[in-house]
Amino acid sequence: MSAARPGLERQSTAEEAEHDYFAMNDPPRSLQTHSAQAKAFIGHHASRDRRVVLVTSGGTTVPLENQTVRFIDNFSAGTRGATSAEYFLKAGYAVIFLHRQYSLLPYSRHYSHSTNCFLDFLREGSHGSVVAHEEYREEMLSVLRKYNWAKENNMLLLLPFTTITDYLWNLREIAQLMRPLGSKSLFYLAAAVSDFFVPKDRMVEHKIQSSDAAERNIRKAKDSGRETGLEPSVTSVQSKRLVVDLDPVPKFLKRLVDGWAPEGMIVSFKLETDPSILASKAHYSLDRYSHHLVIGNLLSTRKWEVVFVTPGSPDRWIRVPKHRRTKSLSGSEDQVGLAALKSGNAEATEGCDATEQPEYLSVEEGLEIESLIVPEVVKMHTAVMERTLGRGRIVDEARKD
Ligand code: 9Z3
Repeated sequence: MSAARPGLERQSTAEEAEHDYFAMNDPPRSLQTHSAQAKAFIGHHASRDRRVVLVTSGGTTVPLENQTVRFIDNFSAGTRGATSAEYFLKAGYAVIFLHRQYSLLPYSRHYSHSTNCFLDFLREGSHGSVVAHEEYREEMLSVLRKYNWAKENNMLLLLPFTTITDYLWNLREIAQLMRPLGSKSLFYLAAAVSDFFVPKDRMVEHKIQSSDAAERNIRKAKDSGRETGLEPSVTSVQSKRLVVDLDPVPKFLKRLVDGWAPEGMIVSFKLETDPSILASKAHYSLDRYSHHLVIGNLLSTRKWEVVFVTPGSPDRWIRVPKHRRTKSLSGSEDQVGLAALKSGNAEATEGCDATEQPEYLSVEEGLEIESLIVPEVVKMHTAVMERTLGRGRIVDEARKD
């Protein structure tokens, strides 16, 4: 028997990892409903020859118990995904918005953030009516109109998930349903995906007890034949310390690129906190998965700069110009430019600041970086489509407000 070629070996390993993962970890209850909704949505837009983008958004939870009381989570509020979805709609795309439940949503995000409570935008009018404050009315009306337009034209499908496993089941299902769209499909993976999880077969059924004494009692009860639901687990309480042992989540980008969505354009995000490794990690990801674009960002500067890493081209930094940057309590503006400097690619940062405000931007003071990112991604997608379809120039179909 001849030895498998190294490439094929890798392929079958990724396929095996996929098979094992989905065999071991149950699908979410909502999967069938989501699948039917996505199928109808994709069919509707495919028959109109429209581009469809899957935007993933928000964090993924990692449950520690089957009847989940505790879970591991991450910081993502879904700003990147929700904001980008609006700009994709503006650019004429139908959007499947696969988001962490309760994270920010396109349009409503302007009023649902804890620092932007929607009630503060309203007041009581005459005869018991509710009206928007004068100063906010114009902007609210503009957001409301765009939201209604998206709803009435069936341009936005909202699909929620909670855990990392829910996310991966949905991602695979939707990617496979999008295959008939060919190069007209775009994957924009902005969700902050956990790298670690507790596999189903090692997860306890019931709430983890807070002391080893309590756990001992449960085990005693179990030994004496009384059912407690606590299964042997790698998640254990030892001398009042909770020790959690997590498995790595299989690398699904490989399967997305090679198996689930081989013709669509795939954009992944790479998040780092250390400026000195951002660019190299983004390159590593692109080399490993051979997709179209990695957008690198630092936690501390993600609202003001990102780097586009594509095969065969120099890194391209996209920045919000200084005077258009919104303040962020969690961000550090003084770190803008640092990752480019550390990557030894400083000249690529010069002249790359975006100075023009896109004509469709509604917020005057701050420039949202997604208003710069999305049109660039759309241009690249057009080029991918032109190459795949072997056609001449394809005209981007931006929506007029
Ligand atoms: C990102 O890097 C997003 O831009 C952020 C957006 C999560 C930073 P916010 O929700 O933040 O606007 O507050 N997303 C992708 C991060 C990620 O998990 N990437 C994985 C990886 O780097 C999988 S492709 O390996």
